[in-house]
Amino acid sequence: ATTEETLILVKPDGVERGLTGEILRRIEAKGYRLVDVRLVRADRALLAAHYAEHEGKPFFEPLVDFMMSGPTVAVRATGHRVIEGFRSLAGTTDPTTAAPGTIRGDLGRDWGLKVQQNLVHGSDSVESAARELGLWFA
Ligand code: DAT
Ligand code: MG
Repeated sequence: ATTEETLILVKPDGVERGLTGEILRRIEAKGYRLVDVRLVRADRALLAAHYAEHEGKPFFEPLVDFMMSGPTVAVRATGHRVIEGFRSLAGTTDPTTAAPGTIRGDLGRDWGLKVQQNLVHGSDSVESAARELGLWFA
């Protein structure tokens, strides 16, 4: 079956800028279903587990610090090919070059070196989605 579930995060910059509604609107307008939504104050342990693949990279500590700077909205979304589909809606990692029409391309700001402030996260595979949903919706 190609009906999947994924973890989507509205990161602290998106919540702080009041873009949660606009971002969730785009996800629903695409036809995906929001089956659980939580406001989470992530701690270091949760974020270290969530971003384990990036541990040791130069941007890891700034990324974790940023993600602890304010609340995050965690979403369990379902739909046909939602994992790939949401990453397409989100756009590429760097908001400066993310395509217009995407969340990062339309709404993301260039914060200089702070590429981590790119509004959203979406799981990148079925395995990542299962692991990440287990962390944020434990
Ligand atoms: P994505 O969020 O598009 O899946 P990723 O998994 O490669 O990107 O990286 C996770 C987050 O880490 C990303 O949203 C922003 C930050 N990041 C990635 N590469 C970076 C870099 N070169 N410099 C600073 N932050 C980076
Ligand atoms: Mg990623």
